[in-house]
Amino acid sequence: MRIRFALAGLVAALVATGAVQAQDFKPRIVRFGYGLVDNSNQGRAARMFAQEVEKASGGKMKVRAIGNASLGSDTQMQQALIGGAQEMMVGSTATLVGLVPEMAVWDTPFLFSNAKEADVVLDGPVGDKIKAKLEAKGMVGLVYWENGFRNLTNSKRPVAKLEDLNDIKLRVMQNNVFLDSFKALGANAVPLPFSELFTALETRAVDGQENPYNTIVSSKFYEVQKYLTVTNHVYSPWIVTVSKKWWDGLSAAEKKVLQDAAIKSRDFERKDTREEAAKALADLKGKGMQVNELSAAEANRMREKLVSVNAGIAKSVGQQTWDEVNAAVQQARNA
Ligand code: TK8
Repeated sequence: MRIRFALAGLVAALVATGAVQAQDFKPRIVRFGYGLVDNSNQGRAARMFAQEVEKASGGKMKVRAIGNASLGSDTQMQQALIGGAQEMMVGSTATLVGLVPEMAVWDTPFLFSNAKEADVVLDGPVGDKIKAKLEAKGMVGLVYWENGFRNLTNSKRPVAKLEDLNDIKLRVMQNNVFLDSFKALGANAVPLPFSELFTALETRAVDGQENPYNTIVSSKFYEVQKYLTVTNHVYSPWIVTVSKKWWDGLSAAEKKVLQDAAIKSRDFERKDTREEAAKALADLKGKGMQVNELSAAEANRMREKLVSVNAGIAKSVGQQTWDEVNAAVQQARNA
């Protein structure tokens, strides 16, 4: 009896000091897919995450960061996660709307007026609540990363007023909020996966697209797009997700390593993205892009058109989610 107690005490002490931790980790290969090129904010943060996981698991968990949509477009990777054929990915929340309609709330034009508001709301209770809805669909959401405020580019003409968009064939992300938003602005909006975008721009299958400065730089859109209009029309989050099938087979220690590393990668990624964005516009001008800002009057006209899609978003995400998100934004704004 006494010996047993003593042994139990010893085991407890070993667990507390982490000495038995190695047993909590199995050798694992984690395929972590993303859509952008290796030399992008997405790629840098994916590699940082990989290093953290490897270090914290004593080399047992090896994360393979695989970019360029080599494992598939956002929606293809989601399906692979759900089926258990791939362990992890990072991609746009916008491409998850077909699975979790509430995700569309992040696509609300002009929802956030700065990155700080986005951080507070996404990392707060309502951000968590929407992220948690992924579980019922076969994925576990870990953290939101920053894609960033989106701006408009095209190869036809400078867009200085609403009417300039009229005959522009514009690639949008694959969801109805983006489709409706740009239809409301008068553009000919076409949904297309990101992985097909460069070629579509190059062959002029589409005239334009919208993405944060960082992506316009890293994906070399400046090679095939002459005009950039500073619109900052919406803040786009990325979300890091895990296959639930795979996640459910992990030990508590393994889950914690992934969760902790995800938080570190989030903080790293946001800082890196913001630093890069701060100099990206100058970079793009240097590459020959013609950049224009909208006059206050034109910005307002666009804003009014875009805000007309809000009622539809509220309907598809549900009034309660809509209200909760907007209250959280107000609170962050007034803080
Ligand atoms: C990358 C995409 C991209 C997004 C888009 O896979 O599709 O335009 O902004 O970042 O998720």
